[in-house]
This record gives sequence, structure tokens and C-alpha cells, in this order.
Amino acid sequence: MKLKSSLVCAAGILTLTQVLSAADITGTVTLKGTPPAEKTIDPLKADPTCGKFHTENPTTHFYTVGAGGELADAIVMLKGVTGKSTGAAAQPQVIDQKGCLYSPQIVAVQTGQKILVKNSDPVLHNVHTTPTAAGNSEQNQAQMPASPDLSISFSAPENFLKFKCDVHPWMFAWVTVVDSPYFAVTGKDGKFTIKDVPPGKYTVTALHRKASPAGLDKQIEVTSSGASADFTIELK
Ligand SMILES: [Cu+2]
Repeated sequence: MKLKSSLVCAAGILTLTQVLSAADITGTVTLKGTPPAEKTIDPLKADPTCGKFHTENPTTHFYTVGAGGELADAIVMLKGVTGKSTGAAAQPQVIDQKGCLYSPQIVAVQTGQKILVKNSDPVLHNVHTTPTAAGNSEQNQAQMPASPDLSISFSAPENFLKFKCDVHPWMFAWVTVVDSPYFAVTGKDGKFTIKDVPPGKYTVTALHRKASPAGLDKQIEVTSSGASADFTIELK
């Protein structure tokens, strides 16, 4: 018994050491250049049911940029790190359908992580996923008002996997599926934090659906005090 408990204790210390030595990657994504103006979604405003949910003419949100170029909705991830998903145990990611729009429209999840799709509208939506990576399956499910959340997950990594609604042709969300927990989506301040990365050398990439769909790469080294990585995405 004594040997057993000291083994358990040693395993505990080992786990603790690994957690302590993992550190965060932080940084800011900035957009250089003036993005094109957003487009008004006229069919939404004109729709007899959905139009009522909007007092102003709704627009696309392809670029959410602060006064200093701070770029929201960029996905920053470790490149080439696969097979590290903890998605099965991760908190579900919620995507709502509200005002006949997906919210949020840019999402990142792990492989195997549950995506709960809600319908907060008093109208029928239809959640139609259109993956392209082998291993991810297309789904097409109607969702009545006040019906239970749909639970969807993907097993293969894929960038900007499109969700659409066949009832409302302007409704889209783009879900990036990552095979590790090492990613983050920038907020309105352009900042991101990738948490608890084991020390080592990595390529970090910043993807933005419109401005850098293929990703802008940066080489970094994570030490026990973490690492920083700032990205400037230039509009061509
Ligand atoms: Cu819809």
C-alpha cells in the first residue's frame, strides 16, 4: 500500500510539473489597409418574418476592425500539431440562430468537441453543414422554434467549414476545426491567448477568412514564461 501511494504521489508531481511548465502564447492581430465596406443583407431586411427582428438594415461582418487596425475573428493556432485534441472533454461551443443570423459567425473548435446549435428565433431554421475534409460528414437538419439544441461535431481538422441555412440563403457561420486545444479567436481588441502550451518551437499561424484564409505564419519558441506573437495582415 505504501509503495502504491508513493507511486500515485510521484505521478501527481509529474503531472503538476507538466502543467506548471506549460505557458501561454499571447499577441495581437492587426490589419493593415482599408477593408471593403460591408454589404447590407437586403433579403433579410425584406423577409416578412426575419426582417421584423432588425430595426436597422443588417450587414455582413466580414471585417471587424478597431481604430488601430485591431482585427477580430482571426483564428490563431499552432500549425502541424495534430492528435492532441481534448475536444471530447471540452465544454461545448454554442452557436445561436438569432434574428435569422448565426451568432457567432466565426468559430473555432477542437476535433470531437460538441457544437450546440440553438434556435432562439420563432421561425424554422435548417442547419446545413458543408464540410470538405475527408472524415467530416455533411449534416442537414431542420430545427423548429423552441426545439432542443442540435449537437454537431467533426472528427477531422478543417478551416472555415461552412454552416448555412437552406431556408434563409444569407445565413452562414464558418467553423474552424483544430486537432489540438492550442488555438484562440481574436476579440475586438485584436488580442488572443493560446493557453497552456508545452515548451518548444512552433509555427503559429493567423487565419482570417477574408484577409488571410491560408494563414500568416510565424516561428516562435515557447519557454516556461510563454511567448508572444504579433501578426500584421496586409490587405492586398
Ligand atoms: Cu434560417
